[in-house]
Amino acid sequence: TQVDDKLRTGFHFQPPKHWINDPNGVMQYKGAYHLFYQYNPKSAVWGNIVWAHAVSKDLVNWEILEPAIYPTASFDENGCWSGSATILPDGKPVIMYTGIDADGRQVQNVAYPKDLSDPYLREWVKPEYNPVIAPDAGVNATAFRDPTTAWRGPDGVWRLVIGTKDNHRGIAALYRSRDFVHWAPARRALHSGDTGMWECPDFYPVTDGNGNTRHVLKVSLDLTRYEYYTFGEYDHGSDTYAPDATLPDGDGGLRYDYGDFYASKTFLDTGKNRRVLWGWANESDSVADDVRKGWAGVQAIPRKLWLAPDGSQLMQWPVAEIESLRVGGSHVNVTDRMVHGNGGRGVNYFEVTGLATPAQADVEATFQVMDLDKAEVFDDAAWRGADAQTVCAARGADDKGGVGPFGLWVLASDELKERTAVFFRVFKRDDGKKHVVLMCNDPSRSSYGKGLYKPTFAGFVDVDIAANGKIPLRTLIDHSVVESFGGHGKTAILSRVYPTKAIGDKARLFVFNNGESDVKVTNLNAYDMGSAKIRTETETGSDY
Ligand code: DQQ
Repeated sequence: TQVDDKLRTGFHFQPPKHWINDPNGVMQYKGAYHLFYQYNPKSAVWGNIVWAHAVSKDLVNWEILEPAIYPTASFDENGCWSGSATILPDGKPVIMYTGIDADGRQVQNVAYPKDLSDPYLREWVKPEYNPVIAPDAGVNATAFRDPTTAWRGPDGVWRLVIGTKDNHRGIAALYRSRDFVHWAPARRALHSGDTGMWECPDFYPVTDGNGNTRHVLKVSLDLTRYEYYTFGEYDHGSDTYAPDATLPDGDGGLRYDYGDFYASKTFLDTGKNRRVLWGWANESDSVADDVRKGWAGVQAIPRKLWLAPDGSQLMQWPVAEIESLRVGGSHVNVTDRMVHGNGGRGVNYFEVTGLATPAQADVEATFQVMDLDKAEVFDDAAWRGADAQTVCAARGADDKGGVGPFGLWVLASDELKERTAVFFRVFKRDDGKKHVVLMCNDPSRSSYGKGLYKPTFAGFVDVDIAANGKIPLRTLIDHSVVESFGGHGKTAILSRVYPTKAIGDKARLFVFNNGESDVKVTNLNAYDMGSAKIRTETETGSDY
């Protein structure tokens, strides 16, 4: 296959060619991180799915090994779909994944490392007793997949969750086992919701500010291709999960990422005592373009994930290791620079100059709104209960406002006709006693290319803007990925864009303000990013 590398990423995980989707079986074992992922070894479209395998010591540089799990038996001959790894009490890992069997049914199989002394854990063995969980009568055999990492209760019994559905009802089905071989359904599902098939569930504990354990349940909605999470109380004795009543439970709820981010999965990084989140970002150009490029799909930067100290939501931040790619010496700083309000006229902006590679950069900025009184009234009549995306679609980056839109134009071309806007816009409610902060990624002008899917993505940011007017933003720019974090990790948005001119060293970076209020960039640091080493074993010898 010919590979078009113009828009390939420099530090987001991608194999050299072909299609990838969900991260699978992510884990840390004896000092190495393992990332498996859904992969088509033959082409840049979904199909022929195997578990590809890569290892890393730092979550940044990867050595790609031969696929670990691929169809070999009647229990997976039509595909090896998503699943998870569990570290057993004796320290050995086990993988459970969904096999598409000879009859097209979705069944769950286990696989164990063939040789634990191989630090790469290259080869995996599937016991003959597979499948360990088959769809019983009453279970939809074509919607029964993606087992989670298992956990063991105080009673010594293993539990895990499988995504399924009953008509329109998405279900997190709970299964139990004493030996990881014999599994039986629990009497009740862990949870369910009226939102269609639940793919790739994830269920794990987090600790709140008072040291109490809460549990997070995340599901990926097949119908909308968005993910939602809740957290609440899990009772080991009765195996019940009750999300906090204050959280919307369903497809209007909290999300890890308000953009292109799907089929995500976390793992506990015991060495660093953190939980790390992986998610897949699909292409948003056409299938024909994917085939022409010879590649499709990337993994988002792995993110550290934790519960906000006030217990209201999860927080995320790119793992610190990614900062090792910041190229020393070429860091650009802007301090206390005002971008004046437009006074109803044109948009004001300035260029952030001095980066060698603005198409491959890490930008951290803090914006300060100088006049919050200029905030427009949040249109309750039109937007009450609306999600941020609806509001942002109505008020994009080119729609002049009171406070904002202001933020970054990234991957901008010389004549500024190609540019992707990452911005904030602030509204007021209740006579200005409350504010609503919107964060958006607007790619509508991102490319001269035709036939691209260019959705505006948006989320609300729960920052106390009235305190000092400040909103922090971090944006990772990586050729065809724009991955942004607002409010120090409160709101994340990943977009895929396909500029035709703003590529390589032709890309530029700007700060803009299209609102009436002045906005001060109190501080902006931009870093050129080096490229991660992502190599196949044959390229590197065997030294990752
Ligand atoms: N992708 C896998 C499935 C999963 C879906 C197949 C989610 O196991 O439900 O490649 O993207």
